[in-house]
Amino acid sequence: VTQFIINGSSLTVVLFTSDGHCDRGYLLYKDSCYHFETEQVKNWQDAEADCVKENLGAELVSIHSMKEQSWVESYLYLATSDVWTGLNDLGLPGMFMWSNEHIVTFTYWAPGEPNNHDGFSEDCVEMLHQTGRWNDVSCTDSLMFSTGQPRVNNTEVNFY
Ligand SMILES: [Ca+2]
Ligand SMILES: [Ca+2]
Repeated sequence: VTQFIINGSSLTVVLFTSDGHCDRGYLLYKDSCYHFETEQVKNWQDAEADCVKENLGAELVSIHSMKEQSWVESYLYLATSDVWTGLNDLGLPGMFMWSNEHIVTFTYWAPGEPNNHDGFSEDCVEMLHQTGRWNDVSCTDSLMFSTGQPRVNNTEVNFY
């Protein structure tokens, strides 16, 4: 879809991507596009690398509100394993951060989590596919994952 906006002597052409604002295979929610990778499992680092190389600005999913959590949860039925999120405390133990460097403003831990279980380094956070709750686990686990990216901005071309 292409939109022409005539404003006085200037003409703005707004080019939309084919499905609105997300690339093919991505689902739009608010200002982000999401992709659920359910055909392969990867460890956390490889999953993150896969998201990054897939699309500009893409990272493992980050979740900032209960509404966003509920939206992601509504697609968990697609998963047959727990699902990686971008949350991790690889930098500083106990200091959880999103891989996309967004500030942590919301958490949805399972009861007793994060627990760095039995002294193992549980530094990456999965979403439990049965409850949607979060759990820190070893980053070397192989899980399905969800990618998020800011939605594609409309490309505006101005003619004067
Ligand atoms: Ca940890
Ligand atoms: Ca744990």
